[in-house]
Amino acid sequence: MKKALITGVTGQDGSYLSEFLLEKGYDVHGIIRRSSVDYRERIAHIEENEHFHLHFGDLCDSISLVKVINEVKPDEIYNLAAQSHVQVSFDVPEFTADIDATGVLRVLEAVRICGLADKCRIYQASTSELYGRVEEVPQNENTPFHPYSPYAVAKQYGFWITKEYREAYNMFCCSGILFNHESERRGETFVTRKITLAAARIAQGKQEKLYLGNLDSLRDWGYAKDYVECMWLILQHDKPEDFVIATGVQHSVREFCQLAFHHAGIELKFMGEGMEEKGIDKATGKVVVEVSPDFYRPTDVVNLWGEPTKAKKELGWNPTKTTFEQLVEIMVKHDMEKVAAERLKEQVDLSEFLEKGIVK
Ligand code: NAP
Ligand code: F7E
Repeated sequence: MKKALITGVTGQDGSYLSEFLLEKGYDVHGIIRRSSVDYRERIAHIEENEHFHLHFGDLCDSISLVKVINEVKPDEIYNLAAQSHVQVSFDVPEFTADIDATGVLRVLEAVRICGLADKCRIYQASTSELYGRVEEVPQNENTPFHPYSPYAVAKQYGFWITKEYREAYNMFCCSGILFNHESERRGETFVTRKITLAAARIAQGKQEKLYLGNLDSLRDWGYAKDYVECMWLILQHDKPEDFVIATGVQHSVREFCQLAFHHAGIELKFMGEGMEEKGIDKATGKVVVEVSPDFYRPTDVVNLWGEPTKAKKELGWNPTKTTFEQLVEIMVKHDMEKVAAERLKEQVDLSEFLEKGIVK
């Protein structure tokens, strides 16, 4: 039985990758951080699986990494742990560099210290943010990098140190340069999930308005569940190489918003420009989307569009298994049900208080 170690196992990708590897018959080990609140929601359903194991550790802490890697002796490591929010990286640039840059070095060195350099294959979660202030559209493996946020600069170190260890020590370590991938498990402050949750809440009377930043920003959005397969395929390839993983299709934040509201039963029309632009519910005339300067970034990446030809040819991966339209529908359907369940629970809770005479 092959053993995989996943850092960032509690995240969106870590949870899907764990499910994928368990289905493939792996013994899956994940590194988790101690927290005062429950943050294991995404992996709660697999925690009872006898082939799923959790270990405390932190990408800031070399000793913990050496300890876990030495104990598990994994065949494959998927380094997904990161401070992954681009806007937050402007607020905590040093922490972001510690995890997203030096953290990668710590994992690679821990593998060497444990004497596993010849045996253990390592996947590094690189990102389309490396293309940043893009020098070419669409972007492929040969497009020059131009990182444009503290997050991207840190991830660029992670990319290059992974390549360096491959060349210096002949290690099987590779980067997947993944474009944005989303899902019903996406963190609630990334733009897609923020939109699908707001559309569901507005449609069900639980929220008045959605405030967004740059509506013109363009992204190549895929489905996270499809993308974790590629991480695995990269490590099964006969030679260690880096791959762009994307759908090859691009949409704006505005288009995402319009489609999400449509699936929530609200047809939007956008009027005005820049900070004055508004999304109006055609049926009621109410403004439900507004632009706020709070969600603008000091430097923003506005034109990401990936070209996944190499992954298609060499890994046999299908980039459009789930289309953009299906992705938006999946996310909205999930959030409509989530909000409906919350409303139902509120009603049940309220009726209990009414019955007990606590509220009248
Ligand atoms: P995510 O949902 O934000 O998950 C990040 C994970 O990293 C969480 O499990 C988090 O643990 C863990 N983590 C953060 N700091 C850590 C530390 N100091 N030590 C150990 N673990 C730590 O991110 P994601 O969307 O799944 O993305 C996975 C990886 O792919 C990240 O490296 C991200 O930068 C990269 N990436 C993502 C995308 C995308 O579109 N999703 C695209 C390209 C690349 P807690 O639960 O304890 O916070
Ligand atoms: O922003 C614009 C924002 O935060 C997308 C991470 O997984 O993918 C992700 O990074 C775009 C940006 O993702 C809001 O300015 C407008 O242009 O959803 P996001 P991201 O920055 O692309 C890459 C590939 C990663 O590697 C990262 O880990 O949408 N935008 N209005 C907004 N963004 C947010 N968050 N919130 C808004 O209100």
